[in-house]
Amino acid sequence: MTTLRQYLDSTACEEPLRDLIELIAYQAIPIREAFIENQSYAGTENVYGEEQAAMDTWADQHLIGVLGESGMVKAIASEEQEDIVLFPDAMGDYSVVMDPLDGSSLIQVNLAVGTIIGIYPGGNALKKGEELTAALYMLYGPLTVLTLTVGEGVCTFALNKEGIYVLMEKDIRMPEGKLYGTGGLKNEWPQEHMDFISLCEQLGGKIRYSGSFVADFHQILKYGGIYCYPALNGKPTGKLRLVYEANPIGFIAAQAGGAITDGRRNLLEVQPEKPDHRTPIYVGSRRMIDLVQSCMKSL
Ligand code: P6P
Repeated sequence: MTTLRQYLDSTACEEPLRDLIELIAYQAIPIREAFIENQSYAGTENVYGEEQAAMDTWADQHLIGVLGESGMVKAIASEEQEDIVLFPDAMGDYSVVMDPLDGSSLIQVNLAVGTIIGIYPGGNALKKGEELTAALYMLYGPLTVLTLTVGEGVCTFALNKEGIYVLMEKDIRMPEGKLYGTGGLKNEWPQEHMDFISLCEQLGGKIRYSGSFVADFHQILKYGGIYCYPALNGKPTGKLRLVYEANPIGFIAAQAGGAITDGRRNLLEVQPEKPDHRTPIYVGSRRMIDLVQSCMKSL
């Protein structure tokens, strides 16, 4: 049995980064415990005007508190915060980007949700996804599973009954599969996206879409296929965010042999313009990404 710490000690990760990853990963325990008391909507809105679930704010405040007290990070860019939270006196020299609780509205219907984290060296949180030094997500499903890359491939760990992360899978390679999931209302899909989804169906694709990016991506990581949140008619940048969602998940996908694009470019090469930079997202198996890019280029 390999624990998370034993795995981290086997990598080229420097000590402070190992400590930071462990600190964040184990916040899955208090976050999950808070679900039962925080299922309602908080009656507040985030910067996008989206109603915040109580767990959005709880997880956001919890993680900012823990990371701020740790002195390990200089900056935190959170989906639930309008501005980047700065800790200029921090000893540590990392920046964290995060979606504290992605898919939070699903907690009240008991579906899997997750926490998405990206870690950059230095005090600048607005960097390209390809500059990440680590990316991870905690998926709160039947198991609490940590998916992690420190740039040396992708591993998964499950919390055991003693509350310790133990290694489940190492060097994960995303298979070429045919699962597909897509967000947005069909009557808002641009023709190019409509054409791509028709192609997925013609190829015998099976639809898998739960409303939780982390859970839907985790299936793609395991079985292969593609997750889409496209540009929509009237909303050319779609819904999801480059900094907090696309980059950490895309970095993990790339480390497992997959890829992420907005339909035309490798999203990991895109410089974020602002913390709440939105982007269309297609993430999944290499061949599916090549397919969607060929559909978009044919315009
Ligand atoms: P829709 C959750 O709000 C989220 O950001 C992703 O986790 C999820 O894939 C998507 O939005 C769901 O959006 O429009 O299908 O409800």
